[in-house]
Amino acid sequence: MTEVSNSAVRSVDIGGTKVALAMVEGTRVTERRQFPTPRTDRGSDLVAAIASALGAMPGDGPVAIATTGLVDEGRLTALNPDTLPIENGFPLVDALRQVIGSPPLLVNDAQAAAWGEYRHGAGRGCASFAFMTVSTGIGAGIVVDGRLIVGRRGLAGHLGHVVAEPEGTRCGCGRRGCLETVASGTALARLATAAFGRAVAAPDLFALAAEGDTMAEGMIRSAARSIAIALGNLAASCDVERIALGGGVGLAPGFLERVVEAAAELPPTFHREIVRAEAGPDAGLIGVAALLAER
Ligand code: BMX
Ligand code: ZN
Repeated sequence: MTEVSNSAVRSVDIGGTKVALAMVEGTRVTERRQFPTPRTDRGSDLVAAIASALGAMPGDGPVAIATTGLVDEGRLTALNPDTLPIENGFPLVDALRQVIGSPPLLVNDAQAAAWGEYRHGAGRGCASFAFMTVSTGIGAGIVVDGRLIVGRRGLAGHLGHVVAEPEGTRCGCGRRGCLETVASGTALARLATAAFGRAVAAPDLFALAAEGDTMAEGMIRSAARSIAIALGNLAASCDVERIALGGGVGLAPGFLERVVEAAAELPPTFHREIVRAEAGPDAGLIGVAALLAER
């Protein structure tokens, strides 16, 4: 990552499992802390927890928030309520403005991370670039000709909800067989637990595959193939030059290599460079700070 200095931003990254906070200057992340995401169905609990964590941080710079979910005009909706239980259209920007005094910038986590990778990480040098996170859910952010594509209602890049299996499992978003239901960490854990007849989390599945378990290996390969197909679809729709993969599953040992292998089976027109994301767990924090600094 390159060092680019701008004024310190207080960045927040809201995920389904944890909320991370840090002071961010360019790619320099300091004062990082995190706490479990309040999963109470109430946005007001999330606001209170963020306000209290911000209060415990030094500095009083502007606040930028990357969040899982659909962001539309300062309101947050969980496309997949299993990932983040919250009221539909929760007015997060307004609610936070009331407690911190000024309105924070609010951007979808994968879109923010894509911008961070584009400016400071794996997307440097590209005009058109995408980032995909394969973690609890699956999200993506797309930059075309130097512009982050957010879309009319913030839905752009939600590749976790392109359909991989039309007759598949019902997704929290209401569709059937979304990519997120076949290839996310949550999906791998669900499928592995059913297949092995005992609780198997996504990291356990990777450990089993590393020990030579062929069933685990097959499940990971199948997820990687679904991702590769979705990346081919992304090439067909947005023609990005390079795609960076991140997230706990995306960066798990051997996963990227299996995606690259599966993608090589697509016709050459759909081949794109597929690389590791560089910012790791800080991608959302860095990306949303960059968006704020450049606004
Ligand atoms: C879900 C969706 C996306 C998000 C993606 C990755 C919700 C709450 N989230 O598809 O907005 O970008 O997950 O999120 O509907 P993560 O929390 O797994 O990183
Ligand atoms: Zn879905």
